[in-house]
Amino acid sequence: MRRHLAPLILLASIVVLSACSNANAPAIQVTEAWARAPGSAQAGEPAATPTAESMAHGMARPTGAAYMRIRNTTSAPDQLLLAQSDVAQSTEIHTVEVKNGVMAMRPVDRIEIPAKGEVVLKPGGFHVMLIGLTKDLKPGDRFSLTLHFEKTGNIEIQVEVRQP
Ligand SMILES: [Cu+2]
Repeated sequence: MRRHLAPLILLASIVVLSACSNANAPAIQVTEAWARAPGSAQAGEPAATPTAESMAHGMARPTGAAYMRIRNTTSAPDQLLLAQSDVAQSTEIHTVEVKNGVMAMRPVDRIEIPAKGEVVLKPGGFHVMLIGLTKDLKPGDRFSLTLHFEKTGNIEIQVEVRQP
């Protein structure tokens, strides 16, 4: 009887161990993804209609911004490096800074998502800049955005257009 019990206990331990390691939980979880509907820009963020500045940069099309909550469930930091979407000719990762009392956007190389931590991309802070919109984004519309993380790789998310 005892001889048959040992493999059974071993099997039970393996089942418990694999449940604990939670191999199927996504390393990076992205929730609350939304984009500002064009025509509702805030200070330091792009106006939806082409401005003299955007025209000067050859950006005849309006720009948009996407926001989200990014959670890292692993015990090592990860980096958001790039984003890509069909709704924009190109994208950049931006932050907003106050310089001489004026809010201005600045591109950043990466956003670090701390181990077991989260970063919220929100108006007035980090955002994914959608440069040269190829579609007319209206409140209620959804589009897909691919985020590229250094460790986790690509994650495709759905972004909902909102009128903030
Ligand atoms: Cu921006």
